[in-house]
Amino acid sequence: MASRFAILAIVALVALPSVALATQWTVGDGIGWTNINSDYNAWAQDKVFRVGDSLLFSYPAGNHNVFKVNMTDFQQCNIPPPNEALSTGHDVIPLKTASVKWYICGIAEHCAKNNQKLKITVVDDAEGPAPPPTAAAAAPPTNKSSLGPNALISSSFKILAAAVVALVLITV
Ligand SMILES: [Cu+2]
Repeated sequence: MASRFAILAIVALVALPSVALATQWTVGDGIGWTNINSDYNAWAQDKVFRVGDSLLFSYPAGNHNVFKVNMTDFQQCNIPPPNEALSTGHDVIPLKTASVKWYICGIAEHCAKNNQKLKITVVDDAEGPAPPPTAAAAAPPTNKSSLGPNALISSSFKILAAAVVALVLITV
């Protein structure tokens, strides 16, 4: 029994790092969901939205709202019925499916005049483009020091191996 548990623990330890963490994206970052100098195309451009992530629309309640719309209503800034609005000022929208999604503000002419609209493409977790390489991974091989990427991988593997050995010692 104990060794079976140890095997399970090893499997869990090895599998854990591969689980991707979901991201909550604050639309517009520090500016939030406002019509002040908003360019949500530019905001979304360099981001990869994955199934399981969520969007946070943050704004002073009453000044703005959020409607999820189709492509036509997005392009023409057609405002849906008011009861379809999200309007708390802290609206979190989970991204559940891999598809294109469109959001607009329905207050006054914020969509039509101030371009307060957001279009994103949500991708499947497994299908998304690879994240940009980190500085360490991009470093040329000649720059490799004893603390280079390989050393880091090696040392974290040693820590993992030590944890597994400790677990086995405890449970067997
Ligand atoms: Cu608005």
